Amino acid sequence: MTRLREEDILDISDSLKEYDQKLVNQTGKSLAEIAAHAIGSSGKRIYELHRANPVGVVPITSGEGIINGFSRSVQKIIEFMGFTSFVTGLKDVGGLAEAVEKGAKVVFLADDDHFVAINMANGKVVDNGEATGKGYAAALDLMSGGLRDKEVLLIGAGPVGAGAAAFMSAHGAKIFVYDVNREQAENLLETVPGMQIVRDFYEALPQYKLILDATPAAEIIGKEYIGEDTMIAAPGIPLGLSQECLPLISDRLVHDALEIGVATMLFDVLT
Ligand code: 2YJ
Repeated sequence: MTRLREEDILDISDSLKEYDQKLVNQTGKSLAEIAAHAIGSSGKRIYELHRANPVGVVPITSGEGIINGFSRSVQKIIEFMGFTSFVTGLKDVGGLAEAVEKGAKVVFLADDDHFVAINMANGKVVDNGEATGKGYAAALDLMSGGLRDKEVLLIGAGPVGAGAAAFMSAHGAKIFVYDVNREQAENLLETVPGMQIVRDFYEALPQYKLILDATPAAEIIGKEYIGEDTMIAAPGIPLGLSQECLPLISDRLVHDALEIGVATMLFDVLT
């Protein structure tokens, strides 16, 4: 799992409105509506039931330590979705205690290996990887006018790929999965049956118009693979597309560092 860098998240707080509008233009739905679609629930209903309950975000110093702006960005995304949220003044164990004392019903916290949302009322734990996969698959579903019976190339069979595969399979997509680690792709096939494994990535790539890039591999997709109707949902950081692809696909590329993942975690942990 890639560790986010300060520059990956620098602009999130100030550009949420703009990003939300971009998502509406691309998918017809807002960030909150994409998250609701990802978990198959009504965002309005979740909001009505839970908006009064504060969400705490706890900075964690373990491992490589605090990423400047990380907790604030998570908190701002939650706030943008209409929920009361706060970053604790204390970090680590003290921060968790502070969040609970201040009445947080949901707590978000991340170290270098895990990023989770915990529902303190019922013990539900949602992992960022799986939620991110579901959220991006929901965005691709909306952007493409529905994935049913359509072929999708899923790149990466880790936690993000697994979340995406679960959503896409439930929505009737024909999934073709590639992972550099063949065994990882085979393992995913056991939990999400009906997918097919792709053996040669660059032989397969030109055959797909719909791509879900769930890998942290940089610049694996060059501009020669971008057609007029190519649509890509790419949660991975760094981005899997080369810089020259961007002008060719910007309105058909969904990509962010945190927003869709955090929004989906919030709705998922509350249902
Ligand atoms: O609290 C902090 O500031 C840090 N402990 C945050 C650490 C953030 N964690 C990561 O970047 C992980 N590698 C997972 C992020 C997954 C995003 N999709």
